Amino acid sequence: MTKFAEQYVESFMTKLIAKNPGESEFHQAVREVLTSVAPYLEAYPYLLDNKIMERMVEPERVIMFRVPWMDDRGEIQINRGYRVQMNSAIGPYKGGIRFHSSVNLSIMKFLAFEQTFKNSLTTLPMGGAKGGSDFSPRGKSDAEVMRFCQSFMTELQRHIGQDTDVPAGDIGVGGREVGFLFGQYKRLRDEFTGTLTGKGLAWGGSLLRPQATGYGTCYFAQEMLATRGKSFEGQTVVISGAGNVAQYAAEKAMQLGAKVVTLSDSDGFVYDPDGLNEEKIEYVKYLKNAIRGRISEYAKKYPTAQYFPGERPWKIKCDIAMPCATQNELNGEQARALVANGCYCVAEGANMPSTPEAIAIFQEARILYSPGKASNAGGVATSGLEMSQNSMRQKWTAEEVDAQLHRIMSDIHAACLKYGTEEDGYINYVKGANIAGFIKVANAMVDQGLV
Ligand code: NDP
Ligand code: 2IT
Repeated sequence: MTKFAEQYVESFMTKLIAKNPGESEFHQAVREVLTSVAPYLEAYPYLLDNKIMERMVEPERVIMFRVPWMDDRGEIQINRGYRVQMNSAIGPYKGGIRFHSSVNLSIMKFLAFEQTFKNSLTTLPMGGAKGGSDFSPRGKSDAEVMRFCQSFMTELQRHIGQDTDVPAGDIGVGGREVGFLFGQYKRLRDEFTGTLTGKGLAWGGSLLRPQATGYGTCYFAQEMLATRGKSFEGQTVVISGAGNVAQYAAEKAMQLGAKVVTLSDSDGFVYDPDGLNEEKIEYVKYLKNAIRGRISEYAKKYPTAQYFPGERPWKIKCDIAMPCATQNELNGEQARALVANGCYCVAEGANMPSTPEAIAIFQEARILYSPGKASNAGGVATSGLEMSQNSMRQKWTAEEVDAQLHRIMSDIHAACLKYGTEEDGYINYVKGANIAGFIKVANAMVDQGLV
């Protein structure tokens, strides 16, 4: 980096931190993008004059609201709801909703910021947003989840709409929650529109949306592997998480010939040296989606597998690692262990799962590493395809959706190559994704004037 770019990043970050104290995840996400785009800004000073970066880190709107509900014992509960509408330069706000006890404003802002660049990379017209609540569905009855979702939507509905802001799922929000949210939206607004994505297949959902994030991450990884003449065939894959993204990343990796040996949840991980197969992955889907159990139960059902309570799977020897659980779940020490054990490809299914130190270790070791905003973009891209189908009042076949998902992941990979290839030929996917995602949004903002 030039002296100018270095100073620009540092003085920008000093002001950002002073203005947004305590928001460590948001600071982390902004610093990463800023470091990639600072040299580009230096080369195109009209973007500096237009204060594009200063505008991008200020959400267009932040909505925070009370979500009161009653639990099954008749006790009143109060949670906090959020919707961060970050950027609408290239389309209506779009992004998931997260229900998890850790949710706070910093996490919402980092996710909405990342979403802006990710959505730009998908090639579809979608702005960036994120929402959620510190409500945890864990251990709650279906009736409690429904009452919470109805209360949450009673406030959120006035801020969203099919041409305004289109939420979807994320951690803790899957088909069940989207159903309750959509039902309440429809009732209050008296309209059946595509205002949420990830809907059920019988009521406006797109084929392959549930699979799209995990499958898309594998399609992206296939492109990365191909740059080194490799494929999933015969490779050992370590995956974290056991939710929506992890399940379908594991399924696709297996279909492509890999051996998937781990899955995890917030209590620990399972290591199955024999690898998952179709029956085992169906059991995981049943365990996590239907009976909402813990991944430890996998080791009870399949005794060849071992359960490691309180640990993450990164110490297991592998060729390919796919973090698919949550932010900052893979630190520097764990990155070192992966590299030392011969891992040569890390494809992120989660949002910002690797710490900055971990990313630096991957890049210094010159292994293939893709940030979530590039490799997990297949989820929101397929949400975009769901929006198109809803607007057209049509339903595409699984083959049509899969072909579009494939094309989009391959276009994102090409964009990363274009903007991220270093002088020595190493592909810096972080730089590539950040610059490619940034350019489109930045120029749209310039075109639309000071708004
Ligand atoms: P799910 O709720 O379906 O699954 C989340 C998984 O991650 C669970 O196994 C959960 O374990 C684990 N997990 C959650 N929080 C933590 C934590 N703090 N520490 C350790 N493990 C944790 O969510 P998704 O699969 O949808 O999302 C996973 C990641 O992928 C997130 O980063 C999300 O933002 C990202 N993502 C999701 C997309 C989607 O379409 N759903 C699209 C793009 C990105 P437990 O059961 O114990 O909570
Ligand atoms: O992080 C993400 O991209 C998602 N949770 C999916 C968002 C969406 O609108 O489908």
